[in-house]
Amino acid sequence: MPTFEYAPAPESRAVVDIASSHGLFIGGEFVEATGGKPFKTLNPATEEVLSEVSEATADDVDAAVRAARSAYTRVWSRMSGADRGKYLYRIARIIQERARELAVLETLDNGKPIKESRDVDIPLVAAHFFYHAGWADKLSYAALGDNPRPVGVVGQVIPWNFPLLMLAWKVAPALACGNTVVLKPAETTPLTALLFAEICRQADLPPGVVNIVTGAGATGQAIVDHPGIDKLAFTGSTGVGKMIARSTAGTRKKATLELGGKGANIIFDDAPVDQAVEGIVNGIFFNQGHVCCAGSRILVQENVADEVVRRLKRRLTTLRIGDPMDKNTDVGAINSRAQLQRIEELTAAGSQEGAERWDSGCELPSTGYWFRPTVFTDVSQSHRIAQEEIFGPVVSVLTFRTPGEAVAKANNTPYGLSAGIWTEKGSRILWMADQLRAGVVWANTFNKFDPTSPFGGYKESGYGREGGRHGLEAYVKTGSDQ
Ligand code: TAP
Repeated sequence: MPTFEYAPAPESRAVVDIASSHGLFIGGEFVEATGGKPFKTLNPATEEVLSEVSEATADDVDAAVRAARSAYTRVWSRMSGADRGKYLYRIARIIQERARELAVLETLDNGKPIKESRDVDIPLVAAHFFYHAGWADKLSYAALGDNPRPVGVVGQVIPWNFPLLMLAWKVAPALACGNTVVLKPAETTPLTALLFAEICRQADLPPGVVNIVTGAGATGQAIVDHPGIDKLAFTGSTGVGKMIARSTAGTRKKATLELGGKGANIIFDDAPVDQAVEGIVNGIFFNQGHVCCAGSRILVQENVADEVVRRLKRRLTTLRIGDPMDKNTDVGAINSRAQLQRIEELTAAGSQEGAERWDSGCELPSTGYWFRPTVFTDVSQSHRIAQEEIFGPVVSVLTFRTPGEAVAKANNTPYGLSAGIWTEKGSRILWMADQLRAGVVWANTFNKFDPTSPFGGYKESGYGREGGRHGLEAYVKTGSDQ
């Protein structure tokens, strides 16, 4: 089926003004780093350098932790919940007012399609701040335990796939509960976090309540190791999460870890096929598959497998891949060369192990980092592409005959973050949801997010929840906790 010809519909980038270099945001000011090596952040769709960003050293992290401690003891932990809530509402409203600017900047720095940053990421960012603003003066009624109090200074390290949204998931609950934060965005996507720092100033947030230190793994490690941090919140790979768990073991630091996933999207033979195919597309090709809870394994009932795969391939030939700033683009750029290489390595392993590889054959731009939506069939449970997180636009199709077999296969992974079920039978949905070892189970939909709903993993997908009432628990002490 040929793709419709669409005229280009480019979003204007005139709405953003990207400074050629950026300092660190410490104690309410943008300051020079004390000697780290500045690094460049690129537009992955064009490889154009967008800006040079400072690398925070351990000394800079120390300054940020001290600023956060001072703001915590002098101002933020003493402020009434109602007043903290007012700041969060103010931040949420500024995010809405500057939504277009934030969406364009996110797309330039990350490579995701503008229609996703505009319609998904940024509205959810504002929603997280609105939602947590509402909790700030109601923590005693949230059934968190006796006398909920802030934990103190929180260190937060986030990945590059939803840069500003992951910041919102971390910063909004921390601030609502009366904590102050030191946050490190990912090396490849620091720009919206730095614009958020500007928004904190615009909202007159007391200096030191939010501190943003840019850098790579070593800066993250300096946050993790700093003795002045009371709680760590990390989102990223399971490998780094395990290191963090090791380095906080035996210390007084609390930690929550949101790690990788290998979600199963399970299609029964009574599912409406076209809707299920849309669900598969949304589950794995949304955000180029750079989604921890992506439905990267399709488990399809054997008697409808050929039909589902046929319609899926036909649908994939209609996806538009290319300029992320074009409003018609469905699949944007891979975030970095390193991530592209990892996707290439794992997909090559899929072919070597005997799976059947198919891609849409679409044309790709000549500069930037790109990967065609790819489907593997004839996949078996032991293949690396069925076990390891690819974190790209690649899906592995496996089959099953009975609901029990679907559950066994879905749970046969070290991860446990998400799953999807497609069937018209409500009783089967409830039975399956009960058996699946996944933090989120979607029924007849996929990749739906809401700040009121807790999100998190089982097994190697991490521990702790973000969002909802449950997400507040990590940010408070109760009863006789020290
Ligand atoms: P990581 O390499 O783990 O990076 C995550 C963050 O940790 C980045 O800011 C990274 O810095 C930093 N970091 C790297 N080494 C560190 C260390 N030794 N100590 C402290 N911090 C360190 O993951 P990624 O490649 O950015 O993100 C992809 C992974 O995140 C996937 O596995 C995905 O599933 C997971 N993820 C999970 C979720 C949830 S909610 N479960 C959500 C999104 C992503 P640099 O990037 O600057 O090196």
